[in-house]
Amino acid sequence: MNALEIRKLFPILHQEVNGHPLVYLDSAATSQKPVQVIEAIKQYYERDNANVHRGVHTLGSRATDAYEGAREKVQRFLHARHTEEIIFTRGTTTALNLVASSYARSVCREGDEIVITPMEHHSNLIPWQQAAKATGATLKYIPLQPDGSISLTDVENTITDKTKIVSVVYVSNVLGVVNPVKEIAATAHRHGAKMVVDGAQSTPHMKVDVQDLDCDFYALSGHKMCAPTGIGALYGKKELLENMEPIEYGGEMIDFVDLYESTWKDLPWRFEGGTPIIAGAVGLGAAIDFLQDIGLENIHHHEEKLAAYAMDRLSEIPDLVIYGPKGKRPGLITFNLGDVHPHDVATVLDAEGVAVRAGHHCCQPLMRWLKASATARASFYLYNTEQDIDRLTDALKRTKEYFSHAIG
Ligand code: 7TS
Repeated sequence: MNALEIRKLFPILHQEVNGHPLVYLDSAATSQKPVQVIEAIKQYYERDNANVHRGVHTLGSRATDAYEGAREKVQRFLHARHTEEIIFTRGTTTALNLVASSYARSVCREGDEIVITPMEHHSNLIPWQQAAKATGATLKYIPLQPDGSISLTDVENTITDKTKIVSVVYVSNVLGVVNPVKEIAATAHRHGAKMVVDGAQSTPHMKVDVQDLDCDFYALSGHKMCAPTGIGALYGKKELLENMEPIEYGGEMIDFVDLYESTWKDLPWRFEGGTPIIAGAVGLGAAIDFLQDIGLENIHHHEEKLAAYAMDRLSEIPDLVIYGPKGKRPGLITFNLGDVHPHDVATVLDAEGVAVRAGHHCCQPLMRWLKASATARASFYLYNTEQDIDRLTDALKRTKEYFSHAIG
């Protein structure tokens, strides 16, 4: 995989920011888009745009084919058994809320348990808090090891016969931990519970096979994997989705409507009320083609190498604290530079054209566990190179000098 060649396909990366060539290290927040995706959306609007599943006119059937074709791409990409197991959503947040609002509220009762971890993004935490409150279920946490990973012994000890749902992030957006979701799913199933996987940070960077993981639900966001914002997907096992109540009612999702009663369409459309995100789905389909052409294994390997190189280079900076396990990690590194506030770090880096994220990363309970009010994070993708890491390291060294009074 040649990142320098791939980079050429991302127009946004070829600009100066604050007088320096841009180094974009915030792909965990959102990835940049290649010309193939931008072109697919442009072509859709210039040639095919119409509403789907309605008209008999030619543009209507082209738009429907494009939208349903994108669903098939997502199905194959995740290796789901059936296309109707793929529901288009706005992203991971909407997908997880759908499961928590529909499935959890129908199966959980007082005394039942919902199990998550303290490293969850707010999107995989608050929906379960709310579902627990609404149903009387108890929210339980698999504790974290001192390095932020999860031990299978703790998984065994936390999940019980009272557990109805286990929901865990596959790759943490802060710690860079890859959780053993396949093993957790097996434990959940032994106790009759269902397994939900937050795939926001795994889907863009590694090969995912929902049948192999044997998860019951899997959520993803298109914008983190080269697709536009506003499109994502929920995978759900057919037998579960078939028995779930929609959470949005209106056009597109109904079969028969009478004054006092209505019936719903088949899967997956009953969960896609209203005009769907058609151009977004087209963009997601193009992004999947793009990523598959390069190969998810190649992307994963490239990012692991970059992360290892970054760990090496950043170790040259004595006051830099890196969070999460020390071993191999996917392409993200969360850190703090002495006592300098991460917002200040990010501001100085930005002045040098280096874009990183600073804040709580939508993981406030995890920040408390790390005993940090906030952190900075550099995250990599297929278009990043070792030169980008060098620019980050050099800029951090200068940041350290600039704030040397604060580091002491
Ligand atoms: N889950 C994880 C693990 C995430 O990293 C994110 C977004 C979400 C869920 C929510 O995804 P959305 O597309 O529905 O918003 N994470 C981040 C981040 O780390 N920085 O900005 C967004």
